[in-house]
Amino acid sequence: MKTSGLGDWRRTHFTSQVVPELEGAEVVVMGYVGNIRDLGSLKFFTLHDREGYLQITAPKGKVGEEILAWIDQLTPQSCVAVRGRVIRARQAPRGVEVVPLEVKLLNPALSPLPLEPTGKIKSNLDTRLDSRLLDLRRPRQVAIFKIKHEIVRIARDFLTRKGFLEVQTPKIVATATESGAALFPVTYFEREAFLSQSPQLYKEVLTGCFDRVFEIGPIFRAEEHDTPRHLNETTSIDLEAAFVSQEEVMGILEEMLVEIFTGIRERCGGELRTLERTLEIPEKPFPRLTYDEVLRRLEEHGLKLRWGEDLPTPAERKLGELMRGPYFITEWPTSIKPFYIMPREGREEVCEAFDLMYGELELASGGTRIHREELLTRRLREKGLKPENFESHLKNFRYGMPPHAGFGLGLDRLTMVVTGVSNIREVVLFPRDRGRLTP
Ligand code: AMO
Repeated sequence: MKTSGLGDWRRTHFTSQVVPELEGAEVVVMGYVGNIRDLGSLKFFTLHDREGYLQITAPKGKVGEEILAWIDQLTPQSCVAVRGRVIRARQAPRGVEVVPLEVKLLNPALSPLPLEPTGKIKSNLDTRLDSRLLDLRRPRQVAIFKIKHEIVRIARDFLTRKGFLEVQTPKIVATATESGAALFPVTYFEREAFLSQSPQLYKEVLTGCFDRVFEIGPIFRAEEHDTPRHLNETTSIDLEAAFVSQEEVMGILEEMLVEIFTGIRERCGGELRTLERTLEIPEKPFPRLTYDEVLRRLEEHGLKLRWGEDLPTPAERKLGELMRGPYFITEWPTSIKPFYIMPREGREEVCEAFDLMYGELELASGGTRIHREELLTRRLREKGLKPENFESHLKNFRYGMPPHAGFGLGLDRLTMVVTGVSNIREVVLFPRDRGRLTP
């Protein structure tokens, strides 16, 4: 079938903007072909775009033969443009349809497709991710990414209002920050470098000049996990503030989450309905459990952990049964938190770190940081790291670094919670996991 270019055609409306009130108007819509049906006296197809869908109806005798023949040859998901007249039609899905005056095939789609495009036949996640473009044309997926867009927008507005400057720090770095085992090496000319696990060290240093900073960017973890909540590349919302300790940043985190949940409920009603998600807005202050309390509660439920152990998956699962919604875990053992976290004065085995959990899922972690060089150097050694490798970082602490605190919040995990999706791969456009490097 003949394809054409756009020529002088310009879209006048997204499908969702074509409403019964426009009856009689001429519109130009562009998008992808959905269901095609032939009722003998009538041929019609649905046209989808990012905002929704519209029925294009071609009654025999009312539209030209060439248009009827054109519809006969259409394949699902082909890219088309339709110039037509709006008709109020009670029997049409949205009470409105467009009768074509002129049509263009902009680009035909292959038939059969690797994915049943309407989603009526369920495809497994791997098949969907392999043909992600087709998958992302579906209303459910569009809803997830519109919500994610709003989460980022609300977070950015909120942090800007709170006086944070948005920054961009290097993603090719020389050292680990979170744990030596989980680094991706890259060849950096004649040296070895790594993909950044976290903007941790840079955001800390920037508090010494910009006072309050945040970054929304990728973090890379070479962990071999294959779970519904881990990826090897994920996005985090990181922030860091000078002259505060963990209590203040926990307050900011709580306020930001409430603002995100409230904002999504207000702005994304349609998307939440598409996802059949009722969003409960958490109340401040979120419950706070100390690490010791967590261990006690777990033991009461038959799960005994050794003090100083990180929470294994079964423990997180059990906690998720006991605690719905968001809650903090505080007063962690120093030994399981990174070197930059401030040990408690007078009780060094415990530190000023917190995790924000949502049920069984860890959403964020943060804490008060060490701002004195001697202590930082000692903690590096205690962690088995070489202070020499951190010289370019450590020297900043000789120039009057302020006391500071911050956190890193997993954007993809937060999107899972807001959308109610249980696999992180669904909320990332092109996920990277152990087995997936394309598309
Ligand atoms: P942490 O390593 O806990 O802390 O990471 C912060 C948050 O990022 C998310 N996250 C992940 N999400 C998906 N897949 C992964 N592999 C993954 N790894 C981390 C989680 C986690 O809570 N520098 C500290 C933060 C700080 O102290 O400011 C850090 O990176 O939601």
